[in-house]
Amino acid sequence: MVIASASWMLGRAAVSPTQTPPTTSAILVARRSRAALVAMVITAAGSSEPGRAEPQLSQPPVDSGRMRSSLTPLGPPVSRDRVIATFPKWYTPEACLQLREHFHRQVSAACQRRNTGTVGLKLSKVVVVGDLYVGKTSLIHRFCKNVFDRDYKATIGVDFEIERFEIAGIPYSLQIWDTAGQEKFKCIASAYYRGAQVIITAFDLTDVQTLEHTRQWLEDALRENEAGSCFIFLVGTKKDLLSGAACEQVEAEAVHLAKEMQAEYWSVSAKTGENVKAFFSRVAALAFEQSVLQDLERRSSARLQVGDGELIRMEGSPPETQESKRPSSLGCC
Ligand SMILES: Nc1nc2c(ncn2[C@@H]2O[C@H](COP(=O)(O)OP(=O)(O)OP(=O)(O)O)[C@@H](O)[C@H]2O)c(=O)[nH]1
Ligand SMILES: [Mg+2]
Repeated sequence: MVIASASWMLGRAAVSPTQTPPTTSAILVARRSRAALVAMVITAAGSSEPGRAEPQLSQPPVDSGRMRSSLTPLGPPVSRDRVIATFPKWYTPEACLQLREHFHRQVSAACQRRNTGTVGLKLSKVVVVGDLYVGKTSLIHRFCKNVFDRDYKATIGVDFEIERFEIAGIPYSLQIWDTAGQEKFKCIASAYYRGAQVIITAFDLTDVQTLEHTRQWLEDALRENEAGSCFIFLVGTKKDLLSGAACEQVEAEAVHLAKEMQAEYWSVSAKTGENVKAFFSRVAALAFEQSVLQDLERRSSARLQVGDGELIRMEGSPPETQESKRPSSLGCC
């Protein structure tokens, strides 16, 4: 268990912007060793059997907004500010991915019964893209390490952080990929877009050009992923530098674009921390809910497939009866 909790906090050593630029192969080697560590952590976490199916409750759980569980927590504990018990709210209802303020009914029930399959072992991939200098690294560092650096250190290629949560009593982790905004690193960074469950397109609220460029960043990231498979967020950074009418005007433009992109809009400040935790909690909750629903669907369709087989014969039934009970789609032979 100690291995699990310590290793979740993998740092940025592999591609620190302060080092000389690594070659692509160096990045791949570093990534592989990190992947091995992540695999170790998953194995270690697996020993506590997160996501195991618990006996079903006799009464269906009430779908209340707040999720509480009297069962023992699964996996190693997470810090208190990573515990999500109520569904986090949107920033603005004008551009949000869902208006519900509580967990999906089926998700609530599955969490209460600890019937969330492999979701507790999953690392959901979040990719942050956007122009250079918009504050992608600062946003991630504020959330993951609670620090802010005034000095600009360009990200070289990619970097990632793993953040553990406990959502509705179930452990859940986000793997947050920080990509370089500089053109010369784009081909390295874009190799990491694939398999994203969440795409965050960031722009600087004080630089309207960076907002315009988010369309292109999103298009590039979506090209590497299946259509309709990703949650998209549009995030305006450096909110501390803008206020009043100027802020409202940029936000209105951004909300308009977010609707076009089918994205959820947020304004944040890595410097002051404003909205940073709320934003990532929202990302985690939406990704978690989707993961649980997908897992439930996958398991129920697997059960259906098993049920479609012809291996079970009812003892004592005449062959004609068995024949007539076959689904017609199976044909005559
Ligand atoms: N005032 C203010 N400055 C910020 C904020 N976020 C980032 N910055 C500053 O903006 C500059 C760029 O921030 P980074 O986070 O390095 O930008 P980036 O998008 O990661 O840049 P690349 O890695 O080159 O793509 C740094 O000097 C930060 O200190 C913020 O919320 N408020
Ligand atoms: Mg950066």
